[in-house]
This record gives sequence, C-alpha cells and structure tokens, in this order.
Amino acid sequence: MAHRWENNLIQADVTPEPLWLNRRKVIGGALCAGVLGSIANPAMAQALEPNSWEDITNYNNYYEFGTNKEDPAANAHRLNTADWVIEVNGMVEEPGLYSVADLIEGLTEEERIYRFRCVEAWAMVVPWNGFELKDILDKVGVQSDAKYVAFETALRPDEMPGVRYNVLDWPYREGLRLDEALHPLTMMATGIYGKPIPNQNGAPIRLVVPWKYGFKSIKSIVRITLTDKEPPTSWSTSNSREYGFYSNVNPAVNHPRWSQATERKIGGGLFNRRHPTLMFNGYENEVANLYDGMNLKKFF
Ligand SMILES: Nc1nc2c(c(=O)[nH]1)N[C@H]1C(S)=C(S)[C@@H](COP(=O)(O)O)O[C@H]1N2
Ligand SMILES: [Mo]
Repeated sequence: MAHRWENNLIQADVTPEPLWLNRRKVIGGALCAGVLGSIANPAMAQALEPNSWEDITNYNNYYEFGTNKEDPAANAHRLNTADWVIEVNGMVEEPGLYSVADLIEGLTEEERIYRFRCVEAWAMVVPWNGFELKDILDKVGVQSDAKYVAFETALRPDEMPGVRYNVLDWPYREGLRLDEALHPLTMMATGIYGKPIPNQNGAPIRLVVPWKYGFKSIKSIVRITLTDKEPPTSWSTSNSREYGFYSNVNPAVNHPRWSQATERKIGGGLFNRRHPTLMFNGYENEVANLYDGMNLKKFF
C-alpha cells in the first residue's frame, strides 16, 4: 500500500483524483497503523490538489537569498550543492560527516503530498519526495538521553546575498522535540514532483514538518545535533514575542500582527477566497497526541 497523506480534507479542498496521481512514483514502506487509521476508510481518501511546479519554485521564503518572495528563485542558483556534507553530532551513536547519499542509503524514498502553511497565512500543497527523518535518525543512532533535534542551514556569504542583512540570527537554525522528529509525518525532502529539489526550496536536503508553520521546515541543512536542551531557533531568537519553538498551526492562536483563522492558497485563481485554517494544518488526528496536556495557546 502506498503512503497517502492527502486525507482529512475540508470539503473545499476536494477535487477529482488528478491525472498526475497515476504517474507518480510512490514506494510504500511499513505503515504505522495508528497514524494511518483513517486511511482504512476509503471515503476519507480524497485527493489534495498540489500547487504547480511554477508556484512552488517561484514563491519562496529563503531569507539567505533575499526577503522578497521572488528573490530565492532569482538568487539561489548561486548555492553550490555539490559535495554537500552534513555534520551529525551531539547525543548520537555515530557522529560524523555524512554526504546526502550516506544519509539516505538503503532508505525508502516516498512521495508525500502535504499541505504547507506559512505563518504569513499563505498556503500551498506540495508533492515532496524524500525520507522519514526517523529512518535517518535510526541510522545514526539517537542516544537515550537525547530529547531534541537541532538543525542548521549552510551559511555562505559568498553564495547567499541575503546574509549580509541582520534580518535573522544566522545561520538559520531550527529544532524539534525528539518525538516530533520521530513522527512518521516528519520528513527530509530531496525532491518535488519527482525532480531534485530546487535550490530555492532548500537543496539538497530540507526538513518538512507539515503540521507546523513553514519556518520550522529548515532548508539546505548542514548540521543535525541531538541534544537534551530545547535548542535556540533563529526566529524565536530574533523575535521571541512573535515566534516560539512549537509553532504548531492553530487557527485559534493569532500572530500578534495578524489573524491565523484563515489562509490564502497560492495559485488559487480568480476567486481566490480565504479558507479556514485547520488545526495542526489538517494533521490533528495524526499529531494532537504529541501535545496532550500542553497549553496550546501558550506553546505557540
Ligand atoms: N534556511 C532557511 N530555511 C527556511 C527559510 C529561510 O528563510 N531560510 N524560510 C522558512 C519559511 S518562513 C517558509 S514558509 C518555508 C518556505 O519553503 P518553500 O519556499 O519551499 O515554500 O521555508 C522555511 N525554511
Ligand atoms: Mo514562512
């Protein structure tokens, strides 16, 4: 059975099964019964309509290449992704320098069609190709006292024209609690629409956490650190009043400067009306239990 995450839709998202779904290459691995419980119900298996390649690769946030949406597409070709090395360190059995090929060797590549929701209240649907982060972490061996995973993006002033501006605390840093990192929805993406992921989307490898605001999905990763302390993140360091560590999509918790109750889908066409934001971006059934007992209003 193929991995399919395009369930749990609101009615407005439902479209006939698009033709391209027949062409896609989906390789299924072992399924997590708990997470996929709802898929057993065929009535729930509805298709999400992905955004076009043009939308996904021309409307980006990647501040290392500039803060306008069109800057990454214009500038990210400067990033040299050849011989990319990822340092894995901290509370891990096999620390060291890994190539992307080392990290994914022997793992099952999958296509996951996920909603993607930026904290700025725009949204897309992206057909990612990649790997469960859990499989990568299993490979390097997480030590039992580790509680968080920290990630860092490359910092290359010669290739990244945006990093001379102090809009963020460089290098771009992000983090997840270990159980979030090990969740089967959390992936490391290396492709989109079956093609290698373009530089502006985070080549050669980036995180994708579909139930969190997009800024958690850090691009062009060069360091993965297992730690027992909540790691500092660039957005919360730069502006702790507006951005927190958890940053789960939540229609009931507004950004201090704008509402999160609704969102606008990029490429929505002539009548591009706003849609209601979904709790955990539509992945509530899969991830709500990670936050049992937490005050979700507080843990923005
Ligand atoms: N290194 C890095 N990663 C980043 C960003 C960034 O500026 N730098 N922007 C984040 C934000 S705010 C969003 S919404 C997503 C955008 O991903 P996309 O351009 O592939 O849609 O990337 C996230 N990852
Ligand atoms: Mo974002």
